[in-house]
Amino acid sequence: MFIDKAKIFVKAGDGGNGCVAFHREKFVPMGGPSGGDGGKGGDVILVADKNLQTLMDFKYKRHYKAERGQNGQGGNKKGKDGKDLIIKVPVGTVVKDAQTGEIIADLVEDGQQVVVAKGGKGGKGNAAFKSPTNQTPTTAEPGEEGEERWIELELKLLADVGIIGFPNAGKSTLISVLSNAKPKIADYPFTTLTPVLGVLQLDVDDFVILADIPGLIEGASEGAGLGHEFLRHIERTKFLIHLIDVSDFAEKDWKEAFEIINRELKNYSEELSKKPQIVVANKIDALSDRLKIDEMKKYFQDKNIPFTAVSLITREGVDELINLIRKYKEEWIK
Ligand SMILES: Nc1nc2c(ncn2[C@@H]2O[C@H](COP(=O)(O)OP(=O)(O)OP(=O)(O)O)[C@@H](O)[C@H]2O)c(=O)[nH]1
Ligand SMILES: [Mg+2]
Repeated sequence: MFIDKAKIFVKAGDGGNGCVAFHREKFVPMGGPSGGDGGKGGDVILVADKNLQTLMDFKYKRHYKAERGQNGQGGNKKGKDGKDLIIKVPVGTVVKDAQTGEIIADLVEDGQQVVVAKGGKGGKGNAAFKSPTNQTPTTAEPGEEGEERWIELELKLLADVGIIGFPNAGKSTLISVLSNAKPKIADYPFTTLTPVLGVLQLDVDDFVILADIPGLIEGASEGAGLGHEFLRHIERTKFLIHLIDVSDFAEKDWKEAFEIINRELKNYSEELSKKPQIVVANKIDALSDRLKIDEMKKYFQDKNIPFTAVSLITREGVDELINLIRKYKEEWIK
C-alpha cells in the first residue's frame, strides 16, 4: 500500500524534577543541601531515510512519545536524561504543524533531521539554590513539560521529470521503456494507482529521475477519476512530459486532450501549470493518418513547445525523445 499522507501526535519527554535533600553524616548536624537536578526529557526527532518509500507505518501507529528525564537524587546526583525518540520517514517528507499549517521542515536529503517536539528541561535540585543568604534551601524546581503537538506528514516524491496525460496514454509504458522501473501496464484506464519513480540513464554519470503518476481526466480537480491527489508528486519536478495518445483508437482529439490536461494542472496550481513541457504524441504505430503529426508539429512549434512523436511499442522515435530530454534537461534543470 502506498500511503503519502499521515497525521501523528508527538510528545517529548518531560524533564525530571529537581530533588530536595540534605547531606547527612555522623557528627555533622546540619549538612548542606544536596538535591540533584532532574534530567532533560527526550526530544522527538524525525529523520529522512532513503530506505523508506511510504508513510504507511503511520497509518497504524499514531502516537509517539519520548522518554522522560529522571528525577534528581540526594547526594547531588543528577537524574538521567530521557532518550530521544527517532522516527524514520521517507526522503521527500514535508512536515507541518497540524494546527497552524506552518511548515516545520522539508526533509529532502537522506539523513536530514528535525526536532518536532523538544524535551522539557530538568528542574534544579535544592543544591543549586544554595547562596550566602540561604544556606539551607528547601525548595527544588519541577521538571519542564516536554512539548507536544499533532503534526502532518506529506510525502512529495523527488523527481526531475513528471509524466502526465490521460489514462491509457502510455505513461507507464514510457517509464518502462526509458528506465529501470517496471510498473503495471494494461489496456484499461487507471491501471496506475500509485506514483512510480524510474531513472533514465543519459550518460555514465548523467541521469534524470522520472515520475509516472495515475492518469488525469477532466474534472480531476473536483475529484473525478482518481482526482488530482497525485499531482503533489510532480510539484517538485523541473519539467513535464505530456503524453498524448494519437492512435486511431484514442478517445479524444489530441488538441482537446492537451487542453483538458493543462486546465486540470492549472486548477491544481498555477505553479504546476507553468512548468515547461515536452509534448509527446504516442502510439503512432496505430495511426493511419500521419499528416496529423505534421499538424501537431506546427501547432506546438508556433507555441514554442518542444514536440516529438513516438511509438513506445515499436520504439520508433524513442531515441529522438531521449535526445530531447537530454537537451531540455540542460536548459531547464541546470
Ligand atoms: N499501439 C500502441 N499501444 C501502446 C503504445 N504505448 C502504450 N500502448 C498501450 O496502451 C495501453 C495503456 O498503456 P499504459 O502505459 O498502461 O498507460 P498509462 O498512461 O500508464 O495508463 P494509466 O495508468 O491507466 O493512466 C497498454 O495496453 C499499452 O500496451 C504504443 O506506442 N502503441
Ligand atoms: Mg499507468
